[in-house]
Amino acid sequence: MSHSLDEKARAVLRGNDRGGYTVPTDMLYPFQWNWDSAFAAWGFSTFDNARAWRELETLFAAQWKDGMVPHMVFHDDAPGYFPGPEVWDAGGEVPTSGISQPPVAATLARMIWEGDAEAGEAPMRALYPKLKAWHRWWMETRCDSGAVAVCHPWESGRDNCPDWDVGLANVDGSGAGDYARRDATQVDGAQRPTKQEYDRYLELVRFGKECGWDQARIVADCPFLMADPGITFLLIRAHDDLAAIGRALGEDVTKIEGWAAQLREGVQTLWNPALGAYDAKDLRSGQWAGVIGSGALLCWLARCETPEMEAHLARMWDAVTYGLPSSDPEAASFERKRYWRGPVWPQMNALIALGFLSAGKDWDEARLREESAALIEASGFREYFDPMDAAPCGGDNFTWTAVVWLAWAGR
Ligand code: 2M8
Repeated sequence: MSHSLDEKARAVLRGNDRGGYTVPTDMLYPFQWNWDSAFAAWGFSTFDNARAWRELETLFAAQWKDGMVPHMVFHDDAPGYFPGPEVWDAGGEVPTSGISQPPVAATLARMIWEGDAEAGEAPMRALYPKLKAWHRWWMETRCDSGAVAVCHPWESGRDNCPDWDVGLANVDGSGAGDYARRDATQVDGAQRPTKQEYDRYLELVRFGKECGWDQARIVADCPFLMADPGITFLLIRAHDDLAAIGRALGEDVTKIEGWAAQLREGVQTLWNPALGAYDAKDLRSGQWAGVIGSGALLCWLARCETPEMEAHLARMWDAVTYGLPSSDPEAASFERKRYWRGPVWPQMNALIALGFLSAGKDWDEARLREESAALIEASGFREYFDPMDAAPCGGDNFTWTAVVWLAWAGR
């Protein structure tokens, strides 16, 4: 079983390889996405290190002058995808979107380099200043409140999770007009965000475009600005990993260590005492989201765990058959098949499990690995899964699910 799944997983990666970059899945997502691509690199590193480094090079070739690494890179025309490059209108030699996505590249690059110490030194050395510029961009443009803020739910990577409901309520999507979504025709609409959410996503794109994608203006005036525990924990961990990379390369990493320390303090602004947990916060209204999402479950990755989070983890895990759900299964907003409002996501499991390992929670890591493998064995390389019965959801032949099998769950 494992051997044939290994072969199939490699075939998924090869099938989604467009020559230098990898699409998340054919048709539904026809471009290069930021964190999907970093995962693709990790997956390639299990059988082709040169191709792994190439993936990261292609992604960072689209880096903006200010250091931002965009969330989508539009290499080829794919007229059916909406919203495509003409809607974003964010410029670039190769057109890109105008927001970023979870900064997992340093963490995954470090693991890739560990498995490719000698030949990997040159590509790692070339990537290091680009990673540092991106980390600086996060610190300088998104961290005024202490934690990391996102100015679009798409920037968080956890698009329609209940974390963003309070912030999206401030966004008027009534001017979105008519548009054709391709996602809801390729995948069961009940497993995707609603039209009301899409109208608001599009309004936020329109707003960014009107600002000429000037990030300072967007942060100052955009109707949606929320602090995200998920990206905050990922960036803390990414700083730690980048500092480790820098030290190994003989670089001065004082600045990066300072960013990590600053953010470890800043993330305390996301402790919601009423919820007894890390929570997302609407920076426009000061309101808490009031719900535990999988972003908060990344606290172990940054070594910011608390006894209360341990208790929530146990409770949320025991409420489902397959861990870990993307949102609290005991919250009213939970929907077991609707995208980021409940389903279990393989790449999130891999990140959460890395946190468990760092915290010495080996038993939890093993449990999450086994449950992730069971999902893939039952339902294949799907985008996400129903945490109650492992039913396959979203796109098929999905890059990060194949990666998770090759690099972690199927090991
Ligand atoms: C999903 O997001 C895109 C927009 O960025 C979409 O729905 O069209 C999210 O799951 C995101 O985290 C992911 O990177 C992307 C591609 O897999 O799909």
